[in-house]
Amino acid sequence: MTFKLRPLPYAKNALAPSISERTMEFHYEKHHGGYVNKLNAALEGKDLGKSDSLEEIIHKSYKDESAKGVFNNAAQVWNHDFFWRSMAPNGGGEPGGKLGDAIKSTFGSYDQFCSSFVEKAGAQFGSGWAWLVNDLGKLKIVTTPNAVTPIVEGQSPLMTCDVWEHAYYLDYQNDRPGFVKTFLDKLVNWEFAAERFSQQGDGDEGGQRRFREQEEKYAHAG
Ligand code: MN3
Repeated sequence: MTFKLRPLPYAKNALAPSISERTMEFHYEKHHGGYVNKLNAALEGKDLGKSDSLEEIIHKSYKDESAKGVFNNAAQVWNHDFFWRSMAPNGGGEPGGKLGDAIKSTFGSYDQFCSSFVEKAGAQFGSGWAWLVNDLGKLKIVTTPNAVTPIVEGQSPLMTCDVWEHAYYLDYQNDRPGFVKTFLDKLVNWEFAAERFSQQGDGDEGGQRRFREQEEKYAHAG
């Protein structure tokens, strides 16, 4: 199967000034688009290329030295699709509802969640990602290096912030914490995160099934 660059959920200038149109042009078209092209090239002639699910390719190529190029590019395609949907114009601020309650009970308060998220995102050495995940019913802030995605550890991401330099350097230069703070204040799409959180259920089978169905649908939409 050949993968395509999925359309952005908003216009390239929709997140400005928090993320400039120029950053979006480079980040979406050159970086994300580049991963899609390199993934297709890396899959050519490989059995893995017969799979039509991006997630299946990610799971099968993880920690396989002979499929490193496939994993890195497939996971980066997945991570970027997820990152764009983790943001919205006029996003940010404190979420309400079940997710807001879960964040407060897990991290003490929304402010504590934010400082911990900014701190962990800043402490990720080199390139990587900061995530809020649902790990079998428990909310966690995790970071992953390079292309690694929490789905390979069985965690369900709720939102992510790209902390590769290409995500913020044009707008924030070396101020990664400033970028991550703006991500939380102005960009993070809590509706998207809350919808995923509610679909994951509290471990009830119906919720888990609906969540898996939605993931499948997403995996096949690429
Ligand atoms: Mn990126």
